[in-house]
Amino acid sequence: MATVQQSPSRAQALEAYYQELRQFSTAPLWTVLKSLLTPTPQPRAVPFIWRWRELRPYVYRAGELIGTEEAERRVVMLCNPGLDGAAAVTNTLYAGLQLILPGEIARTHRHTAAAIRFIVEGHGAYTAVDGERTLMNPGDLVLTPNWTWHDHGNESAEPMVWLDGLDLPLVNAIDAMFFEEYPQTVQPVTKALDDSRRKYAQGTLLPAYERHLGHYSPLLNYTWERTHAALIELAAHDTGSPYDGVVLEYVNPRTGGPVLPTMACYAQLLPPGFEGQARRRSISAIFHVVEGEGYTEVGNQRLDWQAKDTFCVPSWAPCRHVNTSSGKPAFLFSFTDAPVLQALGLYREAAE
Ligand code: GTQ
Repeated sequence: MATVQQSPSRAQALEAYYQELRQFSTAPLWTVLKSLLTPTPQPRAVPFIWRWRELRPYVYRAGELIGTEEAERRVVMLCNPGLDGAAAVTNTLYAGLQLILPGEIARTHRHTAAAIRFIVEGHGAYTAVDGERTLMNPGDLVLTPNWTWHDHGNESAEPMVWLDGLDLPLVNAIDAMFFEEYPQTVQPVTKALDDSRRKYAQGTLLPAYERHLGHYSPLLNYTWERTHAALIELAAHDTGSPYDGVVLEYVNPRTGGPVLPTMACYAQLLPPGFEGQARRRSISAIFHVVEGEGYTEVGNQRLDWQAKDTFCVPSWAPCRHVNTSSGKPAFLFSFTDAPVLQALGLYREAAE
């Protein structure tokens, strides 16, 4: 092994020089260059699964310990073990399980972090966004785009839990967070219930008299009823992708692009016995199991999943999905930061 032997005087001179640089808030690049310019992404976030059967009692116990009035949002956050307790699943994405009990209100606010909600259990609580309400049911995807006023309320007889997904770590990393409380607890309802569903859920037929100029989808609720039907119908005649099975992207019906500028959402059906091929992508992804049983290999981890579990796939980790049931399809929901990577010219993928 050939090591470069430095004369003590040169080593001492360098060390003294590094010390001196520090006093001017400077440092030498050459000592850290290889750790900055890594050949591939080196996320600190690790592949991880949060199991519903373990977490459910804790989510409901929060309901006995704290009210929405005090908490504002009663959420058990999912914290990646690789990120030192940060409110983050990856460097860009946040997720949490939010509980709202019958009769409760999560008061109106808005923030520059954008959010998605994927309903886990309960029926008929509402989310209101900029004057429109929608009633939520399991599997529905509800959008609260950046800087839109939103509140949640549960006028049903049962508790509701949903998975929150936000671009919060990204927005904080780029120092773009703003937050505001609405002057009233509940914002006024100015539109008919599910107004945007009648206008925008048709996809190929859109209201010609209304120009939605936002940089996000005008559709508030992508119902599971429609998503599930679309997957079943497509899977009857198509095997989809060798990596993902039959996978659909939730899109902005005006543009065909992602639902939000920072987050893309997908629903996928893994046919019975599906064994996917492995692939890496330069994006962070969070998956939520809607129905079925199987596992996902992420790097050298095998994440065994069942309904209502949530797991993450950090950037550039090889990822492979398997449906272990030979008789039933499995359904996965996921959201990623792909639009960010794509907009910046940083998106890559590679088959393993
Ligand atoms: O429901 O508005 O999990 O503002 C974190 C921040 C949920 C919400 C979260 C939020 C919300």
